[in-house]
Amino acid sequence: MIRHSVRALCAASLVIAPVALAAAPAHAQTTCTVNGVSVGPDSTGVVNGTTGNDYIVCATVESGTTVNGLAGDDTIVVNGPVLGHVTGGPGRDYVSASSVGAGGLVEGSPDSDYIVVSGTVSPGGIVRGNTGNDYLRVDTNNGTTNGGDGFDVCRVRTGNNPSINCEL
Ligand SMILES: [Ca+2]
Ligand SMILES: [Ca+2]
Repeated sequence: MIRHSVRALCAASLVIAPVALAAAPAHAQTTCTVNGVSVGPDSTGVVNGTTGNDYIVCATVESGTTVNGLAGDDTIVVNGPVLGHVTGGPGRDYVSASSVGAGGLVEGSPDSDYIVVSGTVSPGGIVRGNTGNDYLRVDTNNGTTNGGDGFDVCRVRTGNNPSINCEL
């Protein structure tokens, strides 16, 4: 005898109304929109995209915070400096930042990415394509601009440091 215990778990959908957390303590300065919706860092300091293609815009990315596009072909635009970590995640991503400060890291994914820093990569700042055939454009490279594995095209206008692992 087969006991058929289908439990229609009417999961009391715990929809927690977005109570305005006006006074978010740490990492308060990193604010982004993910596909048009304003998102602040979670308790671990991370702003995540979705596993699909995302359009993420941030004012700045502060130290100790991460913006992660996750999978999909993402566009991530940081209008100010990156002092934390920005990663496109898997997929062919477009990532841009106005500058990368000391301790800041802007990186692509295992796929081919397009990364632009319109200003300066400071000493201690890193722009990294990782695997895949990447295109890296940096205005002033005083930090590290690294194509990583793959056939990478790097365009650095000026700066103290040469780009590395760039094939063209
Ligand atoms: Ca994504
Ligand atoms: Ca690469």
